[in-house]
Amino acid sequence: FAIQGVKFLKLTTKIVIGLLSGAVAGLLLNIFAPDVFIVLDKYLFTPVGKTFINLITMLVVPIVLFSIILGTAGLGDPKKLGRIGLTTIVYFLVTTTIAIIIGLSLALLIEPGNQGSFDTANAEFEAEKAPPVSETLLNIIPTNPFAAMTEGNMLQVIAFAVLIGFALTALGERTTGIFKLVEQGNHVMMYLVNLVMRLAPYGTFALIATAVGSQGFDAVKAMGVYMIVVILALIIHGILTYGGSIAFLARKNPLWFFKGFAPAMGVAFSTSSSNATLPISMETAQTNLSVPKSISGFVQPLGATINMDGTAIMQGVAAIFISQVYNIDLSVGEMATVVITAVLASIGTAGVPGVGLIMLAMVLSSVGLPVEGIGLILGIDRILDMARTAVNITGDAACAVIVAEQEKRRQRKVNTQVRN
Ligand code: DAS
Repeated sequence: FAIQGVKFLKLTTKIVIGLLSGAVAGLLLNIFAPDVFIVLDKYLFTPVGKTFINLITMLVVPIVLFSIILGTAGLGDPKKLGRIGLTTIVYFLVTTTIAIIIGLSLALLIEPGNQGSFDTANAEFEAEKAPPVSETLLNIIPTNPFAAMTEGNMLQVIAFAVLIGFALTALGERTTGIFKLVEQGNHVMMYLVNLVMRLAPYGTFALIATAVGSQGFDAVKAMGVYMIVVILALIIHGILTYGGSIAFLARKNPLWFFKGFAPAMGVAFSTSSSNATLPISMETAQTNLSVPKSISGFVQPLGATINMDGTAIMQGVAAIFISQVYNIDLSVGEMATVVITAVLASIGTAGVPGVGLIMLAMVLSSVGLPVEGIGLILGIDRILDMARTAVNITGDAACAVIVAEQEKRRQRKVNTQVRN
């Protein structure tokens, strides 16, 4: 484990070095040599970044399919799956609700919308329509599972994989061949994840250099207070909610958790995509946080799709920010609507870059706030998307660790009872 630990430590250090040096390179080029930046971005940063994202995104559907089939079959009796599913869903809903309340409260306290002037006249935003939650929940069962896989419809892939897992458990001996095939398929996928992770430091360097280098710094200045409120809320949520639940529910040291999960957080930060980071977040949780494959393979893919606390925080802050800029007072009832809509909106959308803004349009229109106000925060959203995606996947990993510890404690209790 020590060697494994050292290897991961080196990788974490390399990823952090990639992030920091990418940010510095992007910043210096943006300020001192914008023309050089354009050339470097076109022929180096973007191709390297895109290749890295494509490589990890390529693994998502097969990894989710194999790991959930194995996870569900590995859990054995449906009662255990029911228990794990219930704990997972309750944890996701509670932490997302806490997240958005932290975002709303901080924005009400610091009032980012009342600091400085904002050009609302030219603010505009064309909201893509996100599917209503009822439709998403209704469509969870795929009519064609192969179409679901080609389209990358993660909720449908998850539903199909759970059913296959159940079938393998029910059929037992008669399907050991298929079980072995899926098990070996999962080994192949995890091997490829490890291979791709070696590129992570270079991929994160390129992605951050592009994001920071192409960021207009006047937009950052104008939206400075808004950004600080979102980032502050993300940090508070990470420390209080995740740190607290790891300490009190999993009875583990939160520092052990954040240090162990750091490689995945770095990749999520640079890719801004929970889905693309999924193979790495699962590998990191299984290797560094000793989460069993059966639990990691169930909780994290589900979380990457329906659990987005970081996004909920941005939505809470953005709703208050826009209400302040447009001088619209939100009643307590309307704020409660914001909370409920944001929690529900996160269920219906996948973890891909920029999906938070599509959900934000749903949240704003639910309380009659002007959707064009999103035009004000569009410019700096790429930077905030990185931070909130890192929080999104950390919540999923925290849940996986808590569920794993809960199952371990339960198993110990059963063993003791058997012995007595
Ligand atoms: N980028 C999204 C994700 O992958 C989050 C967001 O857009 O808010 O989780």
